[in-house]
Amino acid sequence: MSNILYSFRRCPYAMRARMALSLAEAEYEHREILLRDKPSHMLQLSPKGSVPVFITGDKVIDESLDIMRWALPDVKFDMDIIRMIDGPFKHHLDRYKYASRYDPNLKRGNVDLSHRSSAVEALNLIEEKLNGGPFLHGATTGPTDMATFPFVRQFAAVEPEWWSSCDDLMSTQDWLARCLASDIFSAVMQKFPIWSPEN
Ligand SMILES: N[C@@H](CCC(=O)N[C@@H](CS)C(=O)NCC(=O)O)C(=O)O
Repeated sequence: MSNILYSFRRCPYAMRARMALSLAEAEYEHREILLRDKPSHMLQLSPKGSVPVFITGDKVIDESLDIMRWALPDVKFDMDIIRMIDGPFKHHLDRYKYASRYDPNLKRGNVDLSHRSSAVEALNLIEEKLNGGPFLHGATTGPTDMATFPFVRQFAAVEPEWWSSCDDLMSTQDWLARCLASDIFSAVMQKFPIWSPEN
């Protein structure tokens, strides 16, 4: 059986998995899904119902970092940065971006600036690690960049004008722009039609 990836184009977890698979030049069948209409084959293999899901032989890998590790077994990720992104940063990103889901007193579309500040504090780790350098791994976009920038991309897109004038994160702004301009990111953002067993 050939490898299969269930994916959703705009999901940052799926983006990191797609970039690792692309870097590893892994071959697989891409199955684009809608989160509101998940294929039953995917749910049978991974009942928790999140993307990405990668199937290789009789193995089902349904955590994005595990897919990255499968694709890039010899790579040492900077887990301090990845844990910050997946933990506190994601927590504050969701509450900043989708404030009304967490506080019923807020209107849809409102942002929560206290969570924006906390997310900026978390991102200081990237600002420090970059230390003026172009990428977290050195001269080119590497696995730790790929595991993290899709989430910072979401954060930057909430209030782009504020983001580009945020003086506390100037190296991080430049880093994000470089990551977004990378060939590997363009390659994994290509559009696919929605997959179905018939199609
Ligand atoms: N810990 C998982 C998280 C994946 C995740 O939460 N993906 C979101 C999309 S970005 C999802 O599939 N959510 C389920 C849903 O919205 O129904 C991973 O790293 O793969």
